[in-house]
Amino acid sequence: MKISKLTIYQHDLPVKGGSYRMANALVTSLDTTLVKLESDCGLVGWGETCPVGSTYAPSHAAGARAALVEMAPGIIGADATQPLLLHRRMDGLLNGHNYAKAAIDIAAYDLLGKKTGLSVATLLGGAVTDRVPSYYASAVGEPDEIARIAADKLAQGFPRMQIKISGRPVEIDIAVVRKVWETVGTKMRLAVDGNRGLTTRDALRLSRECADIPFILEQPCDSLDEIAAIRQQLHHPIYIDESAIDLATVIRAAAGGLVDGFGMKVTRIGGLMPMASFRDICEARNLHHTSDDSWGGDIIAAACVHLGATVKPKLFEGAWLAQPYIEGHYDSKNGIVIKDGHIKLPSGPGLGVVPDEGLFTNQVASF
Ligand code: 0XW
Ligand code: MG
Repeated sequence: MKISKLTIYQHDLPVKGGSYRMANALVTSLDTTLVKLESDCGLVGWGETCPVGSTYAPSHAAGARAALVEMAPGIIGADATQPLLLHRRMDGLLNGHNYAKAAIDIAAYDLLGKKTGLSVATLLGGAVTDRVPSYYASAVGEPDEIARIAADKLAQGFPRMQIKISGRPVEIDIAVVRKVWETVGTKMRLAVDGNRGLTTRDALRLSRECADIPFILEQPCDSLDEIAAIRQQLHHPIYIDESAIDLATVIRAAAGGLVDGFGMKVTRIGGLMPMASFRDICEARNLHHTSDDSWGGDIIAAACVHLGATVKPKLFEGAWLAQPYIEGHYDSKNGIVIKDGHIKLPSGPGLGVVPDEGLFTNQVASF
């Protein structure tokens, strides 16, 4: 099954409630990029990539589209039934830019699923559940507000809450973590995400002053080197997110015992094929991880959920979706929603989501 046409769309996703604050980013509207692949047998597959602003990671929306335009002519004629060879072909067209390659990888898996009648989760090895756990990520906020959100999300059925911190005096972060803990206790698993924003000094202080609270500390500092430098002095398990930029780094972190788990994004690692390799590395080393993306609509959400459904349950920290923070769906019937803190795995074939193309009015390029 050869890829005969590739179309790139830009689409705006405004943030519900106005804005979302993280340590290094304040986002009010997200700029997502969709890839539509058409095959010589008349099938269509969709992919998506949506950086959360331009300061969260070394990626940005215009960069994704430029990379896709760079690769697109060389993708025409590629066989969508051979994801490994497709990746090698993309690597031969452009160095790096995993987050753009991911959109093509996801669309190819969608095509392959439609061709074979299989769901993407089946193509990735097989789903262990059709009810995938999610987790809720707060924005950076004040103690009472974040504790209220935690109580609310617990009541809704979320098994896990990620508290965003940093970008202000660490005393406030400590107060937020303590207030959430007093409110929900062990009824929810807790993650505290610094999004690279803490100095090693402040990360040590946070961990020391909250030593009695059982949370995992996610990407407290900017680099893996900074985190490794304080690892032995921390009182909390460490996960990395932004620093896990590729499989080589994942192998280094896992083999070196530098981390206890990962927040992982399908687009950062380069798509579903490398994400499945990442999942298998984690399983071999018994490391916990998520299946997330930065932001985005139903297509990227479906990709995260299909992969999430294949993860060994005891290691799975959940699939984060932007859905609670954005209005509407690309697919009004089968859009991906979180209900009771969990997500129903879409039934195949492919991603199980068929977007209403009429929504995508900004066509950037077609090859
Ligand atoms: C909570 N997330 C998965 C979504 C936001 O884009 C940031 C991210 C994280 O954990 O850093
Ligand atoms: Mg994170």
